[in-house]
Amino acid sequence: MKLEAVVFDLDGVITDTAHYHFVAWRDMALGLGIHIDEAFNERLKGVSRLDSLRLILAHGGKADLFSDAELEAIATRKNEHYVNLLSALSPADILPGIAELLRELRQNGIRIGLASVSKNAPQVLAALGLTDAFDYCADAAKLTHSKPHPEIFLTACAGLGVTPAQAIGVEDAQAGVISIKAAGLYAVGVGSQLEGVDWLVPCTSHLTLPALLAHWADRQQN
Ligand code: B16
Ligand code: MG
Repeated sequence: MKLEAVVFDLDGVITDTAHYHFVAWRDMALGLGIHIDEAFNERLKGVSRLDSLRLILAHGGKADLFSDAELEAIATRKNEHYVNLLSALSPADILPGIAELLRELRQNGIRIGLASVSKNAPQVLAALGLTDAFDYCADAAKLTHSKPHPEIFLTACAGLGVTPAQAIGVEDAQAGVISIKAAGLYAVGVGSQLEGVDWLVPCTSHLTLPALLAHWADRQQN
């Protein structure tokens, strides 16, 4: 079966906005008397905004202190800070090899999708100069379920007009890998501690089109 589409996660695969998320969450948490560090931030990768807040409050022993309206207000304040930090983002922040891979996929007629749970994804793509590089971006605001549920990768495949069996998903977070596999795509993981992937690379510079196609072909023989 020919490879018809590649669906990318955003944060950690196309660019690394995790540090900006960390700074915004760290400052918000400090205001509530909770300390988080970069190691704790690893647990927030690929996790939605409100679920991230719930994890931080639980970490600080303050899980049950806030109403839903208060949680929304805290998350909104964090997001305003995060969006301010995003003004520093530019095409220089595209992770190694990704711009070339996107160009090669387009040249070879392989469709390109985005499966990010970030509601700021359109703004991040614009800052990177990549808005036109994607054929379909799943709208995080319209999803019922967050990763690890398969909904976002299924939505991306449907939007691209391909079946999951014709597509590769690329993720840096465990919840995202579970989402890809549950949806039925071939899973490529970026990082060192991801379980259940079909192909694991240590960093994005390994993601060349020839390498992707070679792994895709091997899969067909299994
Ligand atoms: P926002 P991804 C995720 O992006 C981030 O990894 C995660 O840290 C963040 O909380 C989430 O987006 C929501 O982002 O607050 O901008 O809506 O990895 O799915 O591209
Ligand atoms: Mg990610």
